[in-house]
Amino acid sequence: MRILFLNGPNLNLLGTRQPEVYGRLTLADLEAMIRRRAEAAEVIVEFRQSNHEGQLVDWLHEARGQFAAVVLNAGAYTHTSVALRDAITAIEIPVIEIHLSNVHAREEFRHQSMIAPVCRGQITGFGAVSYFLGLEAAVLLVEGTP
Ligand code: CA2
Repeated sequence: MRILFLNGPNLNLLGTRQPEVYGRLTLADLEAMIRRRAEAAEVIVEFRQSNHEGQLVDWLHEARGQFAAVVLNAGAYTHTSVALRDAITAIEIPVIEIHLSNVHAREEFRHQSMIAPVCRGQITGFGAVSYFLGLEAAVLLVEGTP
């Protein structure tokens, strides 16, 4: 099983600023941890990050036929992007929305997710654990829960 992790704008800065909000791990640390966990479950993961909306749209399109599910931290595009929402709708594979911070406990503009209605579900507020829960959710959804 192949799972694609997509990370949106500014997540390349993880671990360098605002540790009180986003923690001290870098994106490379997170990737290494998820990769270890996935290997133990015999799951192949691919991890990508882009600051560009169109690149994320392209990767979502390419995921079709190549990955069983997508775990998506769309960053700030979560709250604004009709393009990501349309891409998620188009690809017909499960997309799980994840966030490090609890978006519902932050500024009002972060309470609204443009992509939530077309994702299978939302995991928010668990820090690095959100990525592990995203992986777990993806595997269980693809395998089919008992
Ligand atoms: O909590 C999350 O995972 C977010 O998706 C992170 C986004 C934010 O716009 C969403 O509302 C919630 C921001 C990512 C920015 O990451 C940074 C990391 C370190 C320093 C500065 C920004």
